[in-house]
Amino acid sequence: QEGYAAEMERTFIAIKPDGVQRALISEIISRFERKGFKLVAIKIVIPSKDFAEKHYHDLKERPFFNGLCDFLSSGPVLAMVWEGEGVIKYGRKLIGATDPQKSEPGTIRGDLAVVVGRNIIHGSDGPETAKDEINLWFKPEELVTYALNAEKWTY
Ligand code: RTP
Repeated sequence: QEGYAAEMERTFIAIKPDGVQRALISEIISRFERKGFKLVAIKIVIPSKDFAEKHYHDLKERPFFNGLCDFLSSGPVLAMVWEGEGVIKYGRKLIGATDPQKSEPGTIRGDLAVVVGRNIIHGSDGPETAKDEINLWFKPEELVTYALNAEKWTY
């Protein structure tokens, strides 16, 4: 398909502290990149506990909430925004089921993780959470707009 949509869908993807410590950054980025999605923001940060609680506010009532927030704030997280047609839903597909015991081989969690508490990556689960999470983790000026030449071979 010719041309390039300026208002392309975006999602928030984070490699959690376990993924960073296990040296899986390039492996994970590579899967999104080879698919044809475009990286429009990236940074490495150690989130505070308070920030982690904001990120996971939807899970406040769950028994694992406190442990999960301790874990997310325990070390560097690679925060990213990826752009592309269907990137929210397909990003979740690349990531695989929440519990790595249930994720299919070929997915990031299926191939690279073993237990739900150490499932190495996060991806927004819908358009509203994508918008909220991008706004929480990034300032507008940290998102870069550019054309990828390879897009003419992808779309
Ligand atoms: P994510 O947001 O991280 O992509 O994960 P998800 O939507 O697939 O799963 P969600 O239910 O939103 O849970 C968020 C994260 O909480 C941890 N978790 N631990 N039973 C447990 O101990 C448990 N269940 C979930 C996981 O790290 C999950 O990714």
